[in-house]
Amino acid sequence: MQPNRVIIHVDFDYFYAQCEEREKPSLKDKPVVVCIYSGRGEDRGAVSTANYIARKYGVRSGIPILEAKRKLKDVDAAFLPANFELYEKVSENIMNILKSYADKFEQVGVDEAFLDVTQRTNESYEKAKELAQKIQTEILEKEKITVSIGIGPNKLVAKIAAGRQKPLGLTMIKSEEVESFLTPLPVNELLGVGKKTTEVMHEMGIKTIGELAKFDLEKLVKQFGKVLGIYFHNAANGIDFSPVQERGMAESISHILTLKEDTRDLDTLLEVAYKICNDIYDRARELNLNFKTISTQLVLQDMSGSSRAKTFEAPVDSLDVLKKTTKELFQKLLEETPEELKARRLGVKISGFSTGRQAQKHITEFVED
Ligand code: DCP
Ligand code: CA
Ligand code: CA
Repeated sequence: MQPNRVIIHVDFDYFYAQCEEREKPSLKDKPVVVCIYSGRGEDRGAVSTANYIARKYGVRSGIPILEAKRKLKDVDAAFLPANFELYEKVSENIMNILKSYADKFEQVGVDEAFLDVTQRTNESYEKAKELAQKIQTEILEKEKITVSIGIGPNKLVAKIAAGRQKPLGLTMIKSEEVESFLTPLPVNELLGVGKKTTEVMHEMGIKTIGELAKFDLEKLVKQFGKVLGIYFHNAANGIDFSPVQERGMAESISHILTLKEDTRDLDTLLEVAYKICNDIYDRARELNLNFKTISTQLVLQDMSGSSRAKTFEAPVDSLDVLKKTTKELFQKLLEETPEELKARRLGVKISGFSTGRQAQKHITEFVED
């Protein structure tokens, strides 16, 4: 029998902006706007995030920097370029603290994680609450960062709970409270209900999660398809069995193929190699991994193998670079191997992964609309 799970969701408060405040405490009492400059002209680009003071002026993630400047034109505000290295380091430190409190741990993006604490709390919500307070205290002491926490019987409820009170919030929803907790909330609080879906649901007369929970399932399926329809129905009813799952970071992604015919013709080799590139690149994108090292391998007719690799200083996320480098490396391999031996098999591998900076964004985009 499945135990009554106790799941904690942690979301760091105004994360990038809070990292900047931590590095420079004098920022704390003014609006702070973290910007991602597009490089195409001064002030072009989008707001990454802002502290809560800036949000009072209407500054939000994703709006143009110019718009944020207009909103804050009469105020002493700080506009800062994003410093991803800092945020990734702080994130890693906090994630390591969180891991030590979990039976099972799942990081989501740079500033969120789920902790299954069912066993260590003996299914007790009171113990989970103490644990959550300890977590907040330790992160504040060691990393000087506030995080908000939700506790619930599954990931769905825990995540919505974590967003209810910020900063340094702690919201606990027990199984028997799920229905009354979810019922009045707007539908867009549900993961996967983005702008478009919200509009469609409003047209169908569904504004709250409670209304969605009671809505005819068949009609939902007709409107959104089977998978989404059933998902919306279950989610609105607070049902979510998805486990807290460690997302192990792969060491490398590679593929090796046998050629139709043995050959030393570069173009023929590349035709196969580029297929592999497309394939492993797609997998890296799915996992949101950027890579630093590209390796190629040839297995010759005598079954001897030789390989060549190139490592970049900064993580790469471009398919073009992957293909270009692959070509260079196979050219070199052909030069280095004995001319009388044709190639039988070839492989391409990427490694040296780091998480793409928009990890979280990709995940939300994937389930939205
Ligand atoms: N982020 C981004 N672009 C977006 C959304 C987010 O660059 N469109 C980055 C900056 C955020 C971080 O991801 O600091 C985490 O995103 P959240 O949505 O959790 O937002 P915040 O942590 O900034 O604020 P909150 O306190 O509301 O969680
Ligand atoms: Ca956050
Ligand atoms: Ca977040």
